[in-house]
Amino acid sequence: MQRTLSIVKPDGVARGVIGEVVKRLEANDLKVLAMKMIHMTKAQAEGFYAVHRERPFFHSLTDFMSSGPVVVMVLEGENAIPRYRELMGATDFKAAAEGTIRRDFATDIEKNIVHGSDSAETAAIEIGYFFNAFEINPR
Ligand code: IDP
Ligand code: MG
Repeated sequence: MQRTLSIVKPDGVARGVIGEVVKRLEANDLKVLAMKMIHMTKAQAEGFYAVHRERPFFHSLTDFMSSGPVVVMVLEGENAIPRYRELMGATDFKAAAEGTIRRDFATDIEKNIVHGSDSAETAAIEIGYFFNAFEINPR
């Protein structure tokens, strides 16, 4: 069993696909253990994406991620990390496989609807960035 962090990004919230994303997670045996809507400050978005601080898109990405509310979730399931990334699709929606969340809803390489952790190590760090132990509900 693995846990992973999911975010419905500001574009996903604005476009009204929170429910569609959650529906796909639940249909694929990814259980939601925690969920909340937050609006990150620029500094909080910079902290979350600190690994990307040297990348050319860092400023734009953190502006985008702090531009509106997001829905953050902790998911759990067998191989949850790679399976959720498969449901999301490639970072660039143009390269994402048919039927993936990004292929179906993203409009831009940056505005790509969802985030998902990329390893067990980053999942633990990312979950701890948004949730404390009392907010995560084993089931
Ligand atoms: P991932 O979200 O698929 O793991 P990362 O490489 O970790 O992709 O990048 C984090 C986020 O930064 C992406 O989801 C996307 O929003 C944004 N991003 C990645 N590459 C680019 C780019 O080349 N231009 C603009 N934004 C990008
Ligand atoms: Mg990533």
